[in-house]
Amino acid sequence: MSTGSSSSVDWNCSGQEQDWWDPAEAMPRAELRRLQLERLRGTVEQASKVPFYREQLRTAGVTADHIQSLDDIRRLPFTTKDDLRKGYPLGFLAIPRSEVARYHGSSGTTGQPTFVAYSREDLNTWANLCARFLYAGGLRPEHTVHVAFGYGLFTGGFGLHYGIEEVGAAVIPAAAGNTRRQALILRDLQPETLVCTPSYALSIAEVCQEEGIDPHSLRLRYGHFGGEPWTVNMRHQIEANLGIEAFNNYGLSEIIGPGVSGECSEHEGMHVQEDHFIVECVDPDTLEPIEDGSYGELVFTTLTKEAMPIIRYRTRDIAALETCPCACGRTTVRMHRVVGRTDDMLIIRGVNVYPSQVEEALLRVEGAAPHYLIEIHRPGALDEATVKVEVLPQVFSDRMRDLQALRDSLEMAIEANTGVRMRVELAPEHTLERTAGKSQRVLDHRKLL
Ligand code: DLL
Repeated sequence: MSTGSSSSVDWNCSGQEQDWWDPAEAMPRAELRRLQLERLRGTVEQASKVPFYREQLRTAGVTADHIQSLDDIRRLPFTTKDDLRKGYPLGFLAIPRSEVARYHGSSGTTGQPTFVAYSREDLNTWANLCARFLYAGGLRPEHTVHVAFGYGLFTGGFGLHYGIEEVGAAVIPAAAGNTRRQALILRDLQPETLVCTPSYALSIAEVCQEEGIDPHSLRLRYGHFGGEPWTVNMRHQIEANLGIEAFNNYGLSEIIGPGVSGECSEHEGMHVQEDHFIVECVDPDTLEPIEDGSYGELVFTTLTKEAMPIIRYRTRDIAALETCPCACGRTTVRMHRVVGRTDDMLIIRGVNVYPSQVEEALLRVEGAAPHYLIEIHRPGALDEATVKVEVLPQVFSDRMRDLQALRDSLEMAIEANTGVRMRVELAPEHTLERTAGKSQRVLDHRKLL
């Protein structure tokens, strides 16, 4: 196991077998908070090398010396995606370019991409963070892991790759795409673990079946999925279709990439790696803190990043935080699964709806497959939403009455979960587009006009 953390640890705090990769994951809270405070001062100092932060801190009248308690984080300015865009391409770099060891980029699905940079030490930290959540989700040195994330500017492929190597397991860098080849690799190289987006895991399961490979006959036992929102029902589908235990992991390139948080085998939320990040949950309108267990926008501050320290980054991701102790013995705050993004939120006939609420409703009804697309039009004065959803082949018979009943159940389930009546269109299997990366669940024609 890594001894990467410099802090001493109360090994008896959980009274259980230690199953963490790094002792820092189970540090007593008081000690963790002391470490965070010390590191937060370091971040303020490092960030002062960036003109944007120098100016912001000067305006706020705050220096590292003013940070006397963790609550003083509220004296620091927020950073938004727009701020990062204004600094495009490398205005947020806090080290000389000669010391940059790697560049990545945000996926840019909602606008112009942004670049992020890592020092050699940042890369070591990142590998350690990914190793932690992989280990928490069953990865051991003797295992083989199939990585079906894109390798490139996207942080998914390389981030997970080096985390797997840090654990000492073998990596198959399959990368995203060519799904038939993914199925053959799973059959012939027999990895125990699959790593990709949750939607791609479902596509891989589907293609395995088409290729005559029963996913349950594979050696696969674990899946680590992230990069996009997914519901509990989607998890159950993936687990059933691939015969594995599925773990959620979360991250964003601006903060480091995957490795910001991940689930342990309790599946009671994702442990935020608090010795490297401070997480806050705020009301996206007032920016005031939100109490534990209630949903708000997550805000992250990096504590150890050298190349691009980030202060109070507004992620736009909506989730809730949980501070009660986890049965696994880790002492870190957990975040619930992300229910959506503030910029993903649809307003349909005045009602706020997240795509994940539609997904949750669909997958509660027997017969619906986890492939769907929400389309919104405004033909006249009123919005009209249609949900196209694929139906399992055994249900898609020509018995019109059954199909009508299924459609009615789906429409009722969606209305009950969102408060909005949406028209459901049933589609035969494989008619909606599959992606190897992050899936697109919404086509808002109102925005396209
Ligand atoms: O998606 C980093 C990543 C790669 C995380 C692989 C996990 C696995 P970006 O491309 O910058 O980075 O996109 C970040 O993706 O703000 C969330 O909206 C969303 N996201 C990432 N993980 C999850 C998750 C990577 N587990 C954005 N659940 C974030 C829900 C997620 N949303």
